[in-house]
Amino acid sequence: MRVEIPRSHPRYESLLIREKLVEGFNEGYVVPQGLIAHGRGECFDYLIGEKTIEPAFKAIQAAAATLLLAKHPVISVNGNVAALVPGDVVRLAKVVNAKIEVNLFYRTEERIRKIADVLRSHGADEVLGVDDATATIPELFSERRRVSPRGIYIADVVLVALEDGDRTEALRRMGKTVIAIDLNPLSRTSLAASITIVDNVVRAVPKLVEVASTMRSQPKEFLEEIVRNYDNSKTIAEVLEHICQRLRELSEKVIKR
Ligand code: PTJ
Repeated sequence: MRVEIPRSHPRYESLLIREKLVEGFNEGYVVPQGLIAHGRGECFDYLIGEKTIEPAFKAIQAAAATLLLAKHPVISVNGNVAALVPGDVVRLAKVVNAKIEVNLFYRTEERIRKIADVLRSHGADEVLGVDDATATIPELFSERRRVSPRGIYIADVVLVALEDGDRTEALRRMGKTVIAIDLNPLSRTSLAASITIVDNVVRAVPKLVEVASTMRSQPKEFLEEIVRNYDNSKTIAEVLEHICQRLRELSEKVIKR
C-alpha cells in the first residue's frame, strides 16, 4: 500500500523518502534493518539541517575529482541505495565511467537479483556482483566480503553509502580509496573513509552527478589539485562544528520564544 502524502505537508520530502524505502521493503529488496538505519540517518539529517552543508560540498568536489581520475571506479549498491537513488547511481556511473556492483550486508540471491533488476530498469547496462561475486575481501567475515573480481576486488576507488565500518576498514587495508556517503559523521565508516560526504544520499548522489558532469571537461592537473588540497579529518571536524553551531543557534531561538 502506498500512502498518498499531500504536497502541503511540512515534511513532504522526508515522508516521500520513507515511502520509497517502505516500497522497497514490500518488494523484498530493502531489509527491515534498512528501515532502522534510515531512522538513524534521519536523526543526523535533522542535526545538520536537511541540506548539503559546505563541508559536504567540499567532499563532493573531492569525490567527483577522485572518481574521474580513477582507473577502476566502482559504485557499491545496497538495498537502501537501490530504493532511494537508483537513477542517480546509473547516471553517476555513466558520467565517471564507473562500474556498478550490488554488495549486501544481509545478502540473499533473491535480493541481489531484485536490486540488479531495479538498476537495469533505470538504465544500467551492466550490474556486477550478481553471478560473479567469487572474490573475497580478506579479513572480512560478513557477507559483504563477497565481491566481483571485475569490480570491487580490483577497484582503486569504491563509492559506498550506508556502509558498515568493517568493510570500509577492510577496503582501506586493501589500499583502495573509499568515498563514503553517511549522515553520521562519527560512524566507523565516516572515520575510516578517505573522503566522507556527510549528507543524505538523496541529495549527495544527484550533486555528485552535477559536479562530476561539470568537472569532467577540466584538465587532469586541475582534478589532481582538488584531491591534493582535500583534508578529510578537517572536513569531518567542520561538520561537527556546523552541528554545534546550529544547536547553539537553535537553543537561543527556543529561549527567546
Ligand atoms: O541492503 P543491505 O543488506 O546491504 O543492508 C543495508 C543496511 C543499511 C541495513 C546496512 O548497511 C546497515 O545496517 O547499515 P548501518 O550499519 O545501520 O549504517 C547505516 C549508516 O548510514 C548510519 O550511519 C546512518 O546514519 C547512515 N544513513 C542512514 N540513512 C542515510 C544514511 N546516510 C546517508 N543517507 C541516508 N539516507
